[in-house]
Amino acid sequence: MANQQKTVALIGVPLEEGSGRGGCAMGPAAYRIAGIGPAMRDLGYTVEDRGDLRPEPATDLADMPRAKNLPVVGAFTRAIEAATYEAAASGAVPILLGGDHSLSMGSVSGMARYASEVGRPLYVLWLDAHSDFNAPETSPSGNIHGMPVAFFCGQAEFAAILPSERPFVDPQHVYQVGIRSVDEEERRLIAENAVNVFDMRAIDEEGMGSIVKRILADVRQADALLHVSLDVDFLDPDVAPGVGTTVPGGATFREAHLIMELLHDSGLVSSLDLVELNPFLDDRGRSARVMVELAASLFGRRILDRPTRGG
Ligand code: B3U
Ligand code: MN
Ligand code: MN
Repeated sequence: MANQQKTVALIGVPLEEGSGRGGCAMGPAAYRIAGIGPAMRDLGYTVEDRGDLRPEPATDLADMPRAKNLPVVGAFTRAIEAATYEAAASGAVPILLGGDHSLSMGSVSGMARYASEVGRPLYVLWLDAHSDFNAPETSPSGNIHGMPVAFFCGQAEFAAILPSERPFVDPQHVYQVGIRSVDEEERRLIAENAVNVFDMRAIDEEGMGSIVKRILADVRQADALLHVSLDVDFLDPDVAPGVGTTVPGGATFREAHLIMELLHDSGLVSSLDLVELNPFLDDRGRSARVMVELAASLFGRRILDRPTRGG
């Protein structure tokens, strides 16, 4: 990638109402303090920091008991969808600085709109301990951060957050890696919808490198745009403790780093979410720094030059 010609747009999303607890709203500030902007500039990108989105709660969205804080999350979704679409349409690579994972309802929907305008499919790489495929009726918690994948695939159309004619993502174009916590009903839904799920067992048995190379080959074959959504809890809690829903047995730093390097080499990534960082639960900024480090690798920071490019 010729970094010099590329612009990254940083979009801060101080949203925590989808997670059922406080803290993720401090995420954008933590990423900036951990140096996300300078890291991208050092790699040769032009960095446009578009600040933090701060929408008023949407008055047309009524409270729903099984989708907590819907008026706030819905208002954010609209603002995020527009900001992500505009950044992509301006030729930049949007990086969403979250914020809890409900923000992906907006970022992925914005990228889906952009992809359909340029006539290409959108594929999604979902790096997470959780499948986030609940609907309000199936969610055990009512927290919307457990629902974004179902939402952007058109399977959880709760309330009129975005126009009903918006482009959806085909669930078969969603690749989930790192999964190790799925609810009972959710398990049925991801199977029915044929989401591609690589759980930790698959990673242990097949290896991260071969799984990611296969996914990237599918994306290339489809001439698709690729949106990457990185949840802090994809990582093992020993690596990144600053997240509300730690699940043991997660990806190691090396596994995560390898994915990022393979993604960079592929040249296929069009947009990125960094989500679920809770600085209030972090250990002296460790998780924020790890996330910035991984983002830098995805955008081309490398240890040694490689004679041949993988993918
Ligand atoms: N699946 C559970 C838990 C959960 C999902 N995403 C996170 N937690 N971060 C739920 O509430 O939907
Ligand atoms: Mn998640
Ligand atoms: Mn998660």
